[in-house]
Amino acid sequence: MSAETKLPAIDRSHDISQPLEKLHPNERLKDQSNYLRGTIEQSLAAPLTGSVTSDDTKLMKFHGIYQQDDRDLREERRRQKLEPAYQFMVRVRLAGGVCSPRQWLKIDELSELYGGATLRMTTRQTFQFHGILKPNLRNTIQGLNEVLLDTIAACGDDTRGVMCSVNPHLSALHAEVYDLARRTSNRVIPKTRAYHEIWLNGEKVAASDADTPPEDPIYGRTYLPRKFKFGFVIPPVNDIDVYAQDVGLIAIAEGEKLLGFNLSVGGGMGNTDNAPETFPRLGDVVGYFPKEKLFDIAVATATIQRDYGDRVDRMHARFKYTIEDRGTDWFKAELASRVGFPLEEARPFEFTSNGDTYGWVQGSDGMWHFTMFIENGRIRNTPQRPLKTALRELALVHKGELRLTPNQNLIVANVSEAEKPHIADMLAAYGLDSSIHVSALRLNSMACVALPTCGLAMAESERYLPTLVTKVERILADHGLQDVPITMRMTGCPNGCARPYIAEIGFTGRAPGKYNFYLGGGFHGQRLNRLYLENVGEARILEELGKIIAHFAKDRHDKEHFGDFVIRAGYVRAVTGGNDFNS
Ligand code: SRM
Ligand code: SF4
Repeated sequence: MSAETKLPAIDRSHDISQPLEKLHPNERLKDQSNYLRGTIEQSLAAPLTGSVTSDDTKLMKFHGIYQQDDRDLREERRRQKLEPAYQFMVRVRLAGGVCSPRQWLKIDELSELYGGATLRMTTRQTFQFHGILKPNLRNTIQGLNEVLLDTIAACGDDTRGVMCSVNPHLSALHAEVYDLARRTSNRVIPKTRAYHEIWLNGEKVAASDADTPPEDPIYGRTYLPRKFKFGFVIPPVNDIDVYAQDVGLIAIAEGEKLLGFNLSVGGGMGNTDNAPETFPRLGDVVGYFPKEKLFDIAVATATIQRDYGDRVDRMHARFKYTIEDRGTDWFKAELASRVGFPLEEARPFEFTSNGDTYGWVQGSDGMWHFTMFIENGRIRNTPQRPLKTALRELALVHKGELRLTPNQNLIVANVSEAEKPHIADMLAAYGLDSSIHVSALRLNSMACVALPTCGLAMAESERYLPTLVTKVERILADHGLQDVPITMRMTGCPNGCARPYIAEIGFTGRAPGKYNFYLGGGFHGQRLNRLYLENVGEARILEELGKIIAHFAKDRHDKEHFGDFVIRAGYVRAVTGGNDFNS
């Protein structure tokens, strides 16, 4: 029997029912890739180029690997008639952002060996290596495997990057929700053995719970139409921005006892300038289910998108468009028919913030957790601050775990009362307890990577936002508002990797030095912002913010958030839904 005939029946009555030639070319590539193998082995062996073939770049995303080139060197290399400085970004699969000190040390070692001595903590709680050269890819992945980590489905048209709240106050609840997030990730990743064959010389992936049959039991041959993201959140902290997830799972608990989840569907940030048919969208909460049903719901939701997502137009292929076009009643009926029971009515919950709580907090089990601010998630040593070395030293003595937050920060988690003084001394010695000296604006700021590695960046983000924050801090201080938390996020293009469309102040790159300027997002991630000014540079941004912040200082209601104020004061209209974003 061939691999194909063993696959479970996939409902192909929708877009996928069309001949492959009528679908987006990526569909044929996936179909004919022999379960994501393509010609990756041959591309890796090709000695005369630092790159892989264009088809293999697409397939390697499913293995968590992106081909890039150093854009700072692009012009110079073109002048010298050299091929671009090809290099690879490798993204680790780290559900819920939790890693052991041993894993941290290995990641640190691999970044020193192959990744330009820098690491990036992402907005979805994992690590990215940048600058890895083709001959070092296997070493990197094998190194990760030594500490039971992999990069499967960290990118690609699959279910990837499962997020989970880090709420350290609620220890038992966090442990249970995190465990479910981790197991969901293992359950929904593609089960092809291509990863083991190509990167691990056929070894079994240590971190995977499941056996790995040759064909994929959930996705068939063509996987999903587009990326698909799960996030678990523990109210009252909406740190993962649950409404920006394709599938959001909102923990419903009695005290620390997890009962089940409210399900949110159809969130996403990606947007394309001047294409009003694309828009960011917040997820809809469609109902509640008990925790025992989690895996059934997760798999059924993924298969609904597998069968109904648009496989012709990739700009319209995210789950948010499936939900927007077909409606939540349709989704609920389809889900019930697949899992065999209807969702219950959503249970009450409340969010009060989407940021991190810095400094020491004690969990309900008596263990201590320290959250430190890491600007834009970048870990490297500089002459002023040996951050990377400091974190390595910390990992060498720490016995608990390290948790990456959805705001690109780091928690030294599960420190016992006895160990706390020593860890606190180390944090102080390396200046890692410095979040107390950082402004509320900076603590609530976030930027995507952008230049020089991201091939889609149109403007700086990570390398520029800190400078802009310093200038806005001065304006806030002039009005006595330095302690008011305001979310400010920037991305180098409209794809929205730092979730800028739910920030109170958002910027997305249009061209070098030019940004679309958004206002009015909800402080808890509950409302999209709206375009305020298009394609403006720093001078205009500061002039406008100067005016609006002065008005805010004068007319602010007690504890009113900046995002709410700009709507009340008429600077922008509140966005009521995805389609309304562009109206
Ligand atoms: Fe993203 C593409 C970086 C979170 C929406 N994203 C990319 C690529 C891979 C560029 C590319 O396709 O060539 C970027 C690599 C840059 C680099 O040099 O490292 C990139 N995205 C990132 C990260 C590293 C940003 C960061 O600074 O932390 C985040 C990695 C997350 C992870 O660990 O998995 C990252 N990306 C996000 C988020 C935020 C989230 O998921 O919570 C979003 C918005 C939510 C969403 O998915 O709608 C996001 N990235 C995109 C999109 C737009 C997708 C769309 O629906 O249109 C793209 C472009 C694409 O897929 O075509 C993209
Ligand atoms: Fe690159 Fe754009 Fe994502 Fe920033 S938002 S990392 S520029 S794709």
